[in-house]
Amino acid sequence: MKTINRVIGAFAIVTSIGGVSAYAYEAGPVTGGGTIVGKVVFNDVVPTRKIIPNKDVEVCGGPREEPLIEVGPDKGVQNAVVYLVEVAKGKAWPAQSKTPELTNHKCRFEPEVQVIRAGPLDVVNDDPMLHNTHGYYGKRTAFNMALPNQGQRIPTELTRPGTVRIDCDAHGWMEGWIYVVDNPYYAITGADGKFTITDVPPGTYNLVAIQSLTGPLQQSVTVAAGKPTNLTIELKKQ
Ligand SMILES: [Cu+2]
Repeated sequence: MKTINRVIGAFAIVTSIGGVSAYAYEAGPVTGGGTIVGKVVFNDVVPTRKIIPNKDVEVCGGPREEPLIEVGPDKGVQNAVVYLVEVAKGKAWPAQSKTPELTNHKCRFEPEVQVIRAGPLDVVNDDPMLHNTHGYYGKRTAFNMALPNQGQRIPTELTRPGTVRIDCDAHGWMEGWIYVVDNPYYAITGADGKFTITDVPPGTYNLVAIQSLTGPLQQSVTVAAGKPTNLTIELKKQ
């Protein structure tokens, strides 16, 4: 992705970090906000990967084949993340009752895909053996921690907006994704592929839809005051 480096108004200073711009987002009242309503689809054949656990199989399970993208019968993509980039100001962040968590559970990351606000994250081990949870922005390590004990919880921070891939150095097949955002205009698609982003100040934005197989797809979207804007976003294999 291209490097963006400019100044917007008096408030938002942009720096390019891992392909996503970090704005100093300013929250406040939104007048005449519109809504982006959409569906993310994938029309191609769904590729799979073979998983053959080579240890801890009593917890991790046996060999299996898993889809690389979760596509429903009507082609809707579940767990795609949709967000607006370079938003200088708008609605308040949603209330957060506790720190976001990434849990190792039966050798899977739960949630497998999540969006968090830049800031703290707790990494948890629910399993009775070692996981080594390793997060990356691209090739650069974001955090790397051994969790040998069941019930262990280690706090960390993801302070930079961007895509963080999560691996486990003890179980090579484990994979998860955390999308760190710098504004509250984001959504994760449901099982039907649909999403809604509310209270968007009228204007034209860049909207990114991203999923681990397809990578990001960016498009322009114009939101009118008080109205829904309908989108269908088709993701394709890279
Ligand atoms: Cu593991």
